[in-house]
Amino acid sequence: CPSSPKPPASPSEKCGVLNVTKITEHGKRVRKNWTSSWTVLHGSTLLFAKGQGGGTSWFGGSQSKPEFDVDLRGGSVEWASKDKSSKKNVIELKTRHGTELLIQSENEAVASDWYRALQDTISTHAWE
Ligand code: I3S
Repeated sequence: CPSSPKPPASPSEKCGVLNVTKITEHGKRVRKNWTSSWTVLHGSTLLFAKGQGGGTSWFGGSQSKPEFDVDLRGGSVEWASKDKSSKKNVIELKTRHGTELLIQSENEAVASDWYRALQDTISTHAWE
């Protein structure tokens, strides 16, 4: 992610620290495990690195190894209902392969920006 203070021109390039947990993997429910994760939206891929990166390289400096990534093409995004989590500003992301993630920020504006970016990405890459 660029370290410039300017907002990125494209919704497909975005990064920041978010709380994330998987809730379903390949259609099977898994135990929640909220972790703070350096998150990068790059093209149609969303990548997560464990721990707070915050470095200057495109993917969080020294801790630059992605913990996991998801392909957003064919996925969907919505605000999670209250029964999914007691936290506020929770985004529910479903991939076409049956993985479901919850993505959360305490900051409503941050969460809304990610929501918009994810939606834009999904609709932009819908027909690839
Ligand atoms: O959906 P749940 O089971 O209420 O999710 C909570 C649990 O994952 C909990 O961990 P334990 O199962 O080890 O107690 C987490 O600490 C909570 O954060 C989860 O709930 P929220 O509402 O924060 O997503």
